[in-house]
Amino acid sequence: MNGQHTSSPAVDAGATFLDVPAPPGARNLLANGSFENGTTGWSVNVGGGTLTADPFVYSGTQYFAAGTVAAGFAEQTIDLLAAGFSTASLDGHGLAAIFSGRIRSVAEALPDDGRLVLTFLNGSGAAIGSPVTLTALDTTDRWELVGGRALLPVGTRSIRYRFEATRRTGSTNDCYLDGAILDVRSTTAAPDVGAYGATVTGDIEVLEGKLKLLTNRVAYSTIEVTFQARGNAALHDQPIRLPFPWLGELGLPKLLNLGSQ
Ligand SMILES: [Ca+2]
Ligand SMILES: [Ca+2]
Repeated sequence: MNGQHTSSPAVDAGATFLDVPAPPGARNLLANGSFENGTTGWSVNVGGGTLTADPFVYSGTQYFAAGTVAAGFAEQTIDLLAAGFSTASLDGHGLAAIFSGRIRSVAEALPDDGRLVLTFLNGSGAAIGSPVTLTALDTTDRWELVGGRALLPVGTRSIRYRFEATRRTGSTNDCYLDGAILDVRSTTAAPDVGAYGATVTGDIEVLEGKLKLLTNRVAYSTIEVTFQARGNAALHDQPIRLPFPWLGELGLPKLLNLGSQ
């Protein structure tokens, strides 16, 4: 709604690339997307590898780090025919690539810069059209979920998923990638998991929302008090014992009238 897919809890309005929780039926065509096996399955820049420094790690115990190069990368090319898709379905306008990654930079004067680049390749391995590039915000206090969905152009036979990191400060390239995901699904895939991805800021926003709701409820609360008439108590059924015998001589009617005299 109004472009805020990721903040909407509505049915079918969820972001298809949301990774936590992953949409029902989601798969990852990438091998070793969390870099738990080092850079196995990936092509990386010279010197590219994994780091384990905690609390920086996003999932598991390792994430990709480009090393000391000015321009680092990690990429995989997925053969969609080998992955089980038919040429008819690939050319049928009914499939979309859903891709994401968790990207984080070290706090520096100018944080090093990251992006995801998705390229559709034809049967000869040549790019079809322009790649889809998603630029990270270079957050330094959390792993940003960078991702999107792109229609498969006719003729697509494979997809290249690529992470790029550009060094802007210091000697090391400190923009990292973890939790890389690529899936190819029907364009009609519309998960219901829109809100509350597993981010600290998301959790805080939910709590703040609940707090505001409760505050508003208190502000608009009213107390309703109802008075009901009750019948006179039947005194004549109960023997009345007055504390002093002489009071009895005055008589109850006289005593009850004392206050008005
Ligand atoms: Ca990992
Ligand atoms: Ca740096």
